[in-house]
Amino acid sequence: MEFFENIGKIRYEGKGATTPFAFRFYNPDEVIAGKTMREQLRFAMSYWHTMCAEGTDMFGTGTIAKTYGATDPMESAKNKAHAAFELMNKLDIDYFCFHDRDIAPEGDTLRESNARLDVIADLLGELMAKHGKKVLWGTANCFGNKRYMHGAGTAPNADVFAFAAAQIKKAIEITVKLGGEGYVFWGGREGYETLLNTDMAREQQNMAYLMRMAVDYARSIGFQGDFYIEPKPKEPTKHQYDFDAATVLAFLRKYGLDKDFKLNIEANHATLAGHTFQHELRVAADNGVFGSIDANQGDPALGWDTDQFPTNVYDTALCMYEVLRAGGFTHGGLNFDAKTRRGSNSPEDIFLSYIAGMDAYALGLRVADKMMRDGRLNDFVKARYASYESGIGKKIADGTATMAELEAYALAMGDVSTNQSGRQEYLEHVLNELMFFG
Ligand code: XLS
Ligand code: CA
Ligand code: CA
Repeated sequence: MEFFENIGKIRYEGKGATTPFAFRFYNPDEVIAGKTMREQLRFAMSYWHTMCAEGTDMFGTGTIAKTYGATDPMESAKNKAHAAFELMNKLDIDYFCFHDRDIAPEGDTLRESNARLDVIADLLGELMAKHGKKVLWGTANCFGNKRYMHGAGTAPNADVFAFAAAQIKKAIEITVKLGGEGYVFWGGREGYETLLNTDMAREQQNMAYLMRMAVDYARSIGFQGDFYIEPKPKEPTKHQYDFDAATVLAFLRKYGLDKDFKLNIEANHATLAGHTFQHELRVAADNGVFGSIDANQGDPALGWDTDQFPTNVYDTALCMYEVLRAGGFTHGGLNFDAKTRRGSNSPEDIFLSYIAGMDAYALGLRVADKMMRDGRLNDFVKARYASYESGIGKKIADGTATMAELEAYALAMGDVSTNQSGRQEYLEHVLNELMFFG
């Protein structure tokens, strides 16, 4: 059964493409910066937005049909799986990411939910083998069900904690069974609304313990991939514990989790935290925890998580610049945690949105490669810090200077005689040149 009958395989047609159902910039087998674009970008489909989200919002019901021709929830889940692989094949996407509850509907009991997961995971395994697709990462939805109204790993109720642990154990088993390269913790409701009812220290300690148990269990059943925490500052709770990359880093180090965990940086979450996407990526990379990316974009005029398909090439270029600087992905990739707008409600829109996002990242990679090869930006930064390469600066960089020595140096100097321009506008202009010439 074909679910997207009107749409054929999307191919690279380049500049002369005449149909919207073609890639203009994403040429999977073209080598850029030493690897094929396919290897550099490692695109993944998000199961939840793509196969499940029907376009509901606070004010209205769904506008996009996602039952795939079935009424029974398990039949629908099976059809969804077939439709997912058709979509990935047609878009030439190699990976997917999923929450447990995206792939199989929750049952009345944990036992029933797990049995349903087993059925669908077996089907996914067969389809993966048949179509050569892989799991970038799996995760557990520990936020949707009302039992998680106060959080999961940070719940004040130990029974809820236990339930979450059981659910995560199963999600890890499924991820490992399907050969997943990563496992994500996004702290759905791991945060709080008011300290008047919250023991923050206990909640964070419990969360760390849940993560420690998850790591130990996953390693015991052979998982060799990366764990990720996905920072997000707010929504749904007012204070999400995983606010941003720096906050998560402090948490990981405090609890000794930094050897097993890396970060999954989402563009829209970065902007919600008041940072640029590039900033969050740099914090992760500089601290050895750059892992994976949720590729989407927010709307600067809106203060919430709009999860739009990424089309802003400045952002994708600066993102891919960070990825290339960090040496590329290892287990991670670009997961399109993005949904079509509620008004973009036809199956064609899903394809057009993925094409837009994939092409925006392909363009970003092409620009980032030019930025690296051109070298002007890197050289500028290097020259800006040249004073630390010799003399007193080298002593500071080596950590051998003392306060007394620096005082003597400053007294002899009288005052700082030169301070060179930071040339921000010029550098932004260089970026434009690299983006739009040639
Ligand atoms: C929600 C998050 C979520 C995670 C996976 O804002 O982006 O979708 O990526 O649980
Ligand atoms: Ca995300
Ligand atoms: Ca999001």
